[in-house]
Order: sequence, then C-alpha cells, then structure tokens
Amino acid sequence: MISLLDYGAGNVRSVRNAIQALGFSVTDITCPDDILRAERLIFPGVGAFGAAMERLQRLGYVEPLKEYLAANRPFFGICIGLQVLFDGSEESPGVAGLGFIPGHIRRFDVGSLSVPHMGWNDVRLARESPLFANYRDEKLYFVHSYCAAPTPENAEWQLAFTDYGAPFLSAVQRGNIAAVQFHPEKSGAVGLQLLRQFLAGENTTKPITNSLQQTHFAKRIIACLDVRTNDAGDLVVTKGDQYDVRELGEVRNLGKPVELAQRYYDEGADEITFLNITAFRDFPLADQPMLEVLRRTSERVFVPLTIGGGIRAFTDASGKSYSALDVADEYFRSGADKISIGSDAVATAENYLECGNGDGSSAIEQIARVYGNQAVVISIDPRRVYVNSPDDTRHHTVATTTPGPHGEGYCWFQCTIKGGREGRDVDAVELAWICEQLGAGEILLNSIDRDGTGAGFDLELIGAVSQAVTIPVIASSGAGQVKHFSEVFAATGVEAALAAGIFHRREVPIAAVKTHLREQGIETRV
Ligand code: 1PR
Repeated sequence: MISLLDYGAGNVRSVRNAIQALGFSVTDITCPDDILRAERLIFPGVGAFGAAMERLQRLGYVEPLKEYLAANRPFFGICIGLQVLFDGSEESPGVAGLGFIPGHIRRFDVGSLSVPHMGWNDVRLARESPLFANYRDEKLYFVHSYCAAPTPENAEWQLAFTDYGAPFLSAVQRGNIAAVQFHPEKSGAVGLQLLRQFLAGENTTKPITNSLQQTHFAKRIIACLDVRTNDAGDLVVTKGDQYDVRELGEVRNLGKPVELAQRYYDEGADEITFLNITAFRDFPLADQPMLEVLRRTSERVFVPLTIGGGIRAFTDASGKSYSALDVADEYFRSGADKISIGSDAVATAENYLECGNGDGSSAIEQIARVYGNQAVVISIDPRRVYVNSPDDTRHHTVATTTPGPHGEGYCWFQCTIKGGREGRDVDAVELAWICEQLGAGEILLNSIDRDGTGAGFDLELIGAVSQAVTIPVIASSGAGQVKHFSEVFAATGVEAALAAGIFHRREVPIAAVKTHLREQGIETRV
C-alpha cells in the first residue's frame, strides 16, 4: 500500500493515476498519524514552496514528517516534495523548510534561457541507485523556476544532476529517502519505470551506464486537439482553416478526443493540449463530457496535459457565481497539469493598459498564486493588421516580408477573443509581456492567418513575441512539413512547437518531425 501525501494544494491526480496504472493501491494521508503509519510515502509537492510549508504546518504534518524522515522510512518526494526537504527557498523568504538537507533552494539564474525550466531534459547520475537501475539516458519532464544547487554540505545526498545554465540537483537520495525534481508521472514510460522502482521497494542496483558529460534540454513537440460539440451533440476533435471549423455547413470531425490523445502519446508527443473552442459561450463546468475526456485521458496519457477554453469568472442561469479559479480548480482536479487562458487574458491586458498594473483579481494572478506560474498558459489568437508605417499605429509593428493587400510593408498582430470572432485594441507582443508580469508561465502563440494553411509558422509574429518575454513560448499554427519545425526553432529560439491538422490527418507523423529535428542538430526527446 502506497500512502499519498495530498495536502490539497493542487493537482496530484496524475501521480495517483500513475501509481494505479502501475498496479499499486494508494491511500491518502488524511491526518498526522497516517504519516507515521505509512509503509511507503509519496509526497508530490505542488505550487509554491511557502504555500506548501504553510499547508503542512496547518495540517499538523510537519512534525510527523520529520519523525518519519529521521527514521529513514521509505519516502519519495517529487518537485516541491524535493525542495521542502531543504532549509528554505528564495521563493518564500523567511519560511523554514523541513531542514533535512542542508542548503537553500534558489531561483534559476540562467541568462537568456527561459524560466521556468519547462520541458524534457536528461540527468547525469552521480552514483548507483535502485531508482535508476533501468535508466538509460532518457529524458524526463521538468517544470520549475527554483532549484537546489549541489554544495559540499549536501554532497552525501547528491544522486543526479541536470544542466540548465548551471548544474542543479535533479535527484537526491540517502538511505530510504529519495526525491526528484522532475515529474516521473509525466515522463512517459521512462518515468513510470522509475516510479515503479520506488513503489515496489526495489533495492538492487546496477552499474551506472549513464555516460553524459552534460545534459541537453529538448525542444518540445505538442499535439493540439481543438474540441467542440458537433451538430449531433457529440464531443469531437475538429480543426479549422483560419479558425473556420465548418465544411459544407458541418463541423469537421477528425476523431474522438481520448483516442486521439492516446495515439499521440503512443507516437511520442511531448505534451497534449485540449482547447475547448466553444467554451467562451458555454459554462465549462457544465460541460461534463469535456471534464470526462480530461479524466479518462489522464488515466492513460503520462505526459503533460493542458486544457483551455472558458477560463473566466461566470454566473450561471441560477445566478450562482463562479470565479475563474473555480473553473481552473475543476480542470486541475480532472487531470490537467496546465490551464490555458484565451479571451479573458485579453480583457485582463485591456484593464492593465488602462490602470498601469494588475489588481490581483485577474484569472492569471489568482490561478498562478495557487497553482504556480508554470500552470498558467496564455493562448493568443492574433491576426495581422497591415500598415504602411510604424507611425500609423501605437502597436508593436514588424517590417514584413509578406506585404499586405495594398503593398503595406508593416503589420501588427491584433489580439482577438471568442475564437477570432472579435478583434481588440491589444497587440500580441504587449499581451504576452503583460501576462508575464501578472504571473503567466508560458505563451501558446497561435496565428489566425496561418492556422490550418500548412504554409509554415509565422516567424515574424513568433520572433516578435518571443523577444518580448522570458517565459517559454509555444509556436503554433501553420505547420505543414517537417522543415517548418526546424525553421521555427532555428529562427526564433522558441521552446516548443505545436501542430494539429498534419497530425490528425496523418500527413506527418510526430516521429518524422523528431527525426528531422535530430538530423538538423536540434535536441528532441526520442
Ligand atoms: O478564449 O479562453 O475560451 O479559449 C478558447 C481557446 O480555443 C483558445 O485557446 C483559442 O485559441 C481556441 N479556439 C477558439 N476557436 C478556435 C477555432 O479554431 N475556431 N482554436 C480555436 C484555436 C488554434 C490552434 C490550432 C493551431 C494549429 N486553434 O490551437 O490547433 O492553429 O493548427 P494547424 O497545425 O492545423 O495549423 P478562451
């Protein structure tokens, strides 16, 4: 029996799903005594360091945890579950950690690299461990802005290092107590294998075969599923051309959401994104089929899942009000790792432009506070607006190599809401910058002009936005051939590229994209 320390701060559903998929039973810690009764304890910390410690304190878990650890009983921490073992963290000054490993957690200071460190990276093993007995230089999924540095004081704990700017501790272990900074439950078959080693109490080691001198961060390939109800009332994956999803009056039906997500997981997608494209007009919490899709997908797909659509405050027909956080809570509880905000982010940016700052009440700020910045993605739906000169608009313009209909040599990228139906006086560059200031952790950058065209990503748009922010940017819309992926990575330095149509129609397999990228010298997860 595995005991799960779910202290109610965020989504641990994926850890629970992974444990169950591996055939183990799991029980929840519900009171301090449960910790001391546990046989094997998993602590998948979620959110911010300070919030995690505060919850542990409030629930009376700190002392039993310290006692459990001091007795060298089987413990496996994940992400914040590693960080709280240390004395403290820069993330939450003045908040004491469990003080079990000497040292402080620091924010990444990595120059031009994006923070959070979000994506797939390797680990360099410092020594043998049963946890890594079957590990062969495969990439694992990380998502964090703070990390533990190796120091002489924590030398006896150092099990594995990962390089991101400088080396940090990606795994620690002493005796029966181990913790990892990556997410095994989101690291595909490799992560599940590693988790199994802990769950089964494996204690045999094998000589280290890990030979990396340096670890390499991979570019991510993301499969996107636009989901909506068709005219027959079925929830289907659809795909538009420049956001028009109807063909001969009917909503295009490209398959069933859970089956397609499973297919992309099997084919090597690094992440899966669901966009509930008509949620702007319905109340997403009433959309039980969509929540069910998420639940079922998270039981079988062990890479990060993002869900977007309808994340905003809402009052239902009975007059009951829900905050954007309520909507996000339900998505996280149903298995999402990240939520994506579209239309509401534009309204937030308009407010910011008017007031000169955020007031703490936006969906972005509320959700980032509870679930962490890395859990908040901003989905931008821009459309080009051509002008003759940068002086013709207050917006950020680019000199374009594809002039407008009247030969205009410049354009700006107008944000739209409600799936492209309404243009607003906000440009994609300022939107991305404002959302980063308010706490967003990633930008999903679509292009209405390129969506479904297969003409390649809009490099001018993507270059302008990625230069304006330090958080990761996902390039989206227009992928038609494998070379479009290498082009966007080479030209803009984005962390990830997303495609929909070419994967749904089986025109370009995910494996072909990755093979091509490797041939071009671009790191990917195999
Ligand atoms: O505004 O918070 O309710 O969120 C709605 C979400 O739904 C937004 O993320 C918005 O991008 C998305 N959305 C709304 N309408 C559409 C539509 O297509 N009619 N889909 C839509 C956006 C764009 C991409 C697409 C890429 C790649 N789809 O996600 O998957 O363009 O396509 P390609 O590779 O085939 O070119 P809110």
